[in-house]
Amino acid sequence: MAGALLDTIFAIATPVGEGGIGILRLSGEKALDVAAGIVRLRSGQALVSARSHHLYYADVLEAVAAPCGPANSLRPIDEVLVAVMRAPHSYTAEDVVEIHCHGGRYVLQALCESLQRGGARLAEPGEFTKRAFLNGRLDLAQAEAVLDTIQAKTATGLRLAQEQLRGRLSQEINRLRDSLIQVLAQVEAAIDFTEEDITFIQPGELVDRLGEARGAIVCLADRGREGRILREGLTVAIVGRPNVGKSSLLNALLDSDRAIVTPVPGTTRDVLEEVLNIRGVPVRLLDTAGVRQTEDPVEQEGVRRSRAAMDQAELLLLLVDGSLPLSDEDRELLTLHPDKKRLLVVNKSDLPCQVDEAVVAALLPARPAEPLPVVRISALTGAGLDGLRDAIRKTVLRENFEPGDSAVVTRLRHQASLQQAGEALEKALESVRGGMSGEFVAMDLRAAIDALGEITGAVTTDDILDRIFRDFCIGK
Ligand SMILES: Nc1nc2c(ncn2[C@@H]2O[C@H](COP(=O)(O)OP(=O)(O)OP(=O)(O)O)[C@@H](O)[C@H]2O)c(=O)[nH]1
Ligand SMILES: [Mg+2]
Repeated sequence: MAGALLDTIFAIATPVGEGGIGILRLSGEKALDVAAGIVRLRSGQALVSARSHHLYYADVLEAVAAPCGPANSLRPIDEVLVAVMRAPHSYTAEDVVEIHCHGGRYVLQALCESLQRGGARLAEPGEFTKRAFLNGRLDLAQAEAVLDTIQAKTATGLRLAQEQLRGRLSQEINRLRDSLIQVLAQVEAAIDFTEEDITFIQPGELVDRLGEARGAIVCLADRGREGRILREGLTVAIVGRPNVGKSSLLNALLDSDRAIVTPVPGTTRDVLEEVLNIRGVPVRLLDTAGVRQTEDPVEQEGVRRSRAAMDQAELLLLLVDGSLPLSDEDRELLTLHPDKKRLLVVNKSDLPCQVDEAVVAALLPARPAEPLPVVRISALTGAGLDGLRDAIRKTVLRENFEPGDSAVVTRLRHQASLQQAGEALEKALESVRGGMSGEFVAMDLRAAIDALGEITGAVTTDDILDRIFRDFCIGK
């Protein structure tokens, strides 16, 4: 790792394609020297003496072999603005040079080739952020928040990413970890001085402190589902028998004519997928083929895909046509996936109603703790769609959920570490209550402390780092 950190790396930091500006970024000990090989400031000043965090007007030059004779001449590639950010006040905490050139493919490519010839190497995905972590500028949860910021799909997702980048989650994890380290110190001291007549921590107090930490950890982990949905999005499938208005509902929520709608049952044959923002929740909405018994092989394949979409989805919108009495196909559909989150959506409310909600509710598997919400809508007129949007949000977020209220876990990796920490503390508590020796308590406490440390990167392995940074783009 130390060897790799000595390399000077570069990458294009802007998206591929034509644009007003393209930015190339260099980081490492030799960033200034390598850049100075191709950058000439218009002021005549040497780049290596440029002031940190200032923009300079400059030319980028490339060496061209002279047609005759050994001397190389320099040819301009582009007019640029260049900024130097000296260590440690840069993104990576190393010397960084940014070259802002015109955003053309060839310009950027020519610049990359010149930097490579000058001794820098193309960065790996996420390598700038990885360096920021390895140099202590960001912890691991903050580094992940950089990626979340880039990938945020909604204002809420962005807000959560920014909270995490500013250290909200890390502070909470460090607070919990520090308090466990204190407890561990007392438990270990009690083991070391067992002969002497000193009591370091009473079992009662130990139980209180472990229980308190465990409670906070479980609470954070529980909220992880909400956080994860806000970051990753929620897959929602619209399902129902043919002609109930599934495609009409997709179109109404998107406010566009995305799917074909006709009065012919069996119109949709494939799963259509669209991404939209529903009350701050990023939603992947699937419109499916109507589910029914059929001899038509094309429609059979469509039905198979509908069932696969139902398996995949985290929330099912069970759609029925409210203008017709419930059919056997509707009834069968209502029994599917009782363990998933589901909403019963009664469509065509603009027509006289033939579906009695009480009858429908009686058909559903009894889950008194979580009765199936029923929403009446008309995909044709748009009536009830606001209520449906609220109901969708409510299935995944608490009523009063506000992203800035408390630290929120948004990644499965964090949730898994919290779970491990919670389980280790549970074992430690059992050992204390069972009057076991302090060694057992200390062992489980250490496991809990390590699990928490994996979230912020206080404890880490190359494997964890590789898994995290491979999701980044090359220039970040
Ligand atoms: N009156 C009324 N008609 C509707 C409503 N929603 C859909 N329809 C009509 O119902 C028919 C079927 O609509 P689709 O959206 O194609 O139904 P679907 O469930 O996607 O049907 P398949 O793709 O065949 O499974 C069309 O004629 C729609 O115009 C509604 O709210 N009110
Ligand atoms: Mg359809």
